[in-house]
Amino acid sequence: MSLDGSYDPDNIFAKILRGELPCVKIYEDDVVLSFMDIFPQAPGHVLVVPKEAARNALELSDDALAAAMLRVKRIGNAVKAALAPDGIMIAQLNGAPAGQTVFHVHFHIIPRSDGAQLAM
Ligand code: DGP
Repeated sequence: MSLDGSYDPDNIFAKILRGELPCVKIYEDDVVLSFMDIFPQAPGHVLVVPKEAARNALELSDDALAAAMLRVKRIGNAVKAALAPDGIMIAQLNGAPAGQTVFHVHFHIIPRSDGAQLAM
């Protein structure tokens, strides 16, 4: 799926946001839902999903993007405090050629350890 197209309200994350599919919830407020990635790149791999319906970060409203990034920072600090990783990767993919597989905008927070292989 390219960057052009329409938002599919039945994508997996939309269903999780509506409570139609389960998730291991980390955090929720009026702006984002955060939960564990089902295919973690490393232990502690968390997703932060804005609640606004947008396929990617380029389509997300400025307000929602700014608010989501604050949550990414806070949740990233919580991951740091909980797991004490050597590093933390924050990733966000837009469009299938960039590696995006779920077409509702989301951020990856991936703890990294010295010497560990990077799958993403
Ligand atoms: P991306 O490639 O950036 O679109 O990442 C999508 C991520 O979503 C990928 O790491 C796997 C994860 N994922 C896919 N389906 C589900 C699901 O049903 N539940 C959860 N928790 N994660 C999912």
